[in-house]
Amino acid sequence: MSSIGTSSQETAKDFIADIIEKLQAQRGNKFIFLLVGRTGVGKSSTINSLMGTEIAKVGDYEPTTMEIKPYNSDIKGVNFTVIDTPGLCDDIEEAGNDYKYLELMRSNVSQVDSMWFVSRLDETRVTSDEKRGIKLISEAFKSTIWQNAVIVFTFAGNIDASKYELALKKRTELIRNEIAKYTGIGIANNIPSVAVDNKSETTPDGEKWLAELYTQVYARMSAKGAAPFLMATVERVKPPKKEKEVVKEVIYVPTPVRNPDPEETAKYSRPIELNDRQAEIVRNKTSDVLQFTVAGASVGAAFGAIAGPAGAAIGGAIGGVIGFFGGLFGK
Ligand SMILES: Nc1nc2c(ncn2[C@@H]2O[C@H](COP(=O)(O)OP(=O)(O)OP(=O)(O)O)[C@@H](O)[C@H]2O)c(=O)[nH]1
Ligand SMILES: [Mg+2]
Repeated sequence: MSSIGTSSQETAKDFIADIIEKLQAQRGNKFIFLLVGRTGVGKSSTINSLMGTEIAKVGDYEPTTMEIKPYNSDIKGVNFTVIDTPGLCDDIEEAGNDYKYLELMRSNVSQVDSMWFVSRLDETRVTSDEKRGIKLISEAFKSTIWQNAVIVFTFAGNIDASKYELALKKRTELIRNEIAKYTGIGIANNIPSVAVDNKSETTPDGEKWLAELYTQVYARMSAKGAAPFLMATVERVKPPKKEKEVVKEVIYVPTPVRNPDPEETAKYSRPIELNDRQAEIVRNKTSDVLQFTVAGASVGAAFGAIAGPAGAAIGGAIGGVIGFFGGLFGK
């Protein structure tokens, strides 16, 4: 690292001090996920996969009433809530009572930082229940809620590799068109879709889907939720490894989480390995959220070199973020 001039090192130190301050200011903020989709499509499994621990029980829950079900959790001392919406997309007796559900949603859900519309990739059409769910969400919140949305297609492994790309494209189009009825095509066509399979590490195209899910969810997350989300998850996120570079591992002191079942948690705690494209998206979002720019290659290199050790020294959720920046912004 001898080629780094003192001035860029000083600049990098200033950057880090500034970022630490911004992270500290956001430390107490929480983020909220709103999960929408029919029963059994894999909402719980997917949020558990993303957060790396058992947040919501996976099972054969049969909704008999429409309700709003928040799960409060914390990871690394960062609080977050996952709001499940049983019945919202299900054909149940009470379904006629949309008004009541709207009221329930409006009075109980004050903030949504990331919304997921979850549907199975191996289904061919948008069901009437799903259409109703999309309508209700759009009416309960301003249509801007869709700007923080991601369409998640589960059960991707049930699709033949040869039909996968087309299935993903068609299903995305169908759901976007349904959403466009309430948002206009501009907002709807910007909603990304991600295919996942909670029973496999890869989708039929051979890609590891967890990093893509992470990238899209983070990129779409509200400005308020993004920093705490990063702090809670960064421990598992790995920037692409540069050739001939040894990426320093940062040691973390784990913070206890809400009594998740250890066996279940082990299943979910996988690393999130970003490729170059995903790392670029994560870099841009992070610079946006924390409002900084790493100008110039030498500052970038200095920032990268200093961030790793600085993060390790700080520890905890904030140190985790700073350490992660070493690999993300370095070089
Ligand atoms: N093959 C496969 N099975 C899945 C996938 N996602 C979930 N499952 C299974 O489908 C069942 C339902 O999954 P959940 O995650 O509980 O689905 P949910 O949408 O949260 O369901 P409710 O909370 O009951 O509405 C479980 O048996 C899961 O193991 C997937 O991507 N592929
Ligand atoms: Mg569930």
